[in-house]
Amino acid sequence: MGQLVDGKWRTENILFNHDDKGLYFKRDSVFRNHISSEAGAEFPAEGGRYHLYCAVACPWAHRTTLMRTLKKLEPLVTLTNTFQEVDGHGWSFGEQGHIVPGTDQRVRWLHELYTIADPACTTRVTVPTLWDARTRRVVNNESSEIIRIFNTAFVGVAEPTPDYYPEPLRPDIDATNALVLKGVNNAVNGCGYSISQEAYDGSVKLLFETLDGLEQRLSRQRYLCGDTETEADWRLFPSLVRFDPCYYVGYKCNLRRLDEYHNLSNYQRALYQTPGIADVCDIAGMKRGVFSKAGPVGANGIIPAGPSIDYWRPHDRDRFATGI
Ligand SMILES: N[C@@H](CCC(=O)N[C@@H](CS)C(=O)NCC(=O)O)C(=O)O
Repeated sequence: MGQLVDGKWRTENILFNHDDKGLYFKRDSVFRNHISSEAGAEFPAEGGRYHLYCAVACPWAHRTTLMRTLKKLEPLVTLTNTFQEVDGHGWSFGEQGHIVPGTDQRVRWLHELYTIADPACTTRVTVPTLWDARTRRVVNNESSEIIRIFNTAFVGVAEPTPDYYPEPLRPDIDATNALVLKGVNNAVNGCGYSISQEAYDGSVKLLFETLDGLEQRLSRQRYLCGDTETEADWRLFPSLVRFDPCYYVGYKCNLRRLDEYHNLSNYQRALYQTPGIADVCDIAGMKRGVFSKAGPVGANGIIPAGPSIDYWRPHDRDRFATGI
């Protein structure tokens, strides 16, 4: 994938993603504005104004489509899924293009929105990206912040929903997020994208140690932060749901399948079976995105057949008390 440098699309690797040991890392996002319901806000909470760009294969983008569903924001925040093309310019809308909300401009690539927003920007062009049709700017392209925006900004505008970042649990949620980010969300990419054996070995060790710890935790309580479902659960879920179909084979995360973890796999199914969630979990689409020729690990474009997973199999998580 290329990137934008001073507003121009460049295909050579300038804003690199590997450290000096060959370990893959995620760069900091550039657009970090917030939507707010407060009077006079720069980006006020309004239905029909904001548009979310995602890709089915991307676990970071998945966080935001999950939260959009959980917070009943589908009628308020519209969504477009992009995809990759061989030798393309990053995330694509396809040959037919896409009319940029708030303009009459038809574009082919997501990076064209970034330069409408900021003609001289230097950045990687990532999903998720949250666009404001009114100001024609990118509000935010950091998934952890977009899910917080979705959690709070539209309260009073959207239908009532639970708070996934409740005040009393914040220290626990923050600590859990940090653990899961390093030991699972980033560690799977460390396994799949690192370019040295040493970096892969370190990532795979960290990943399975972290999964072992989470398995223990989930043997004692229903959710990661006790008996209340929080954003911490929904930040782990995109990595779990991709684990056996994508990461086990494609990213060499193959010490164990997720299905071999009793509590983690039951927990994953319980989350999957939440109303509306299966509709935003396109497993075949995730596999296509990861293993296609333009995907991150799909050099020959062949999509593995298995494994066959029944995400609707009963789960045993009701044995724990629940707060919501
Ligand atoms: N900071 C971003 C990272 C998202 C991210 O890395 N997305 C990947 C797809 S899974 C991407 O768009 N990569 C394109 C690139 O780095 O050029 C977030 O968490 O929102």
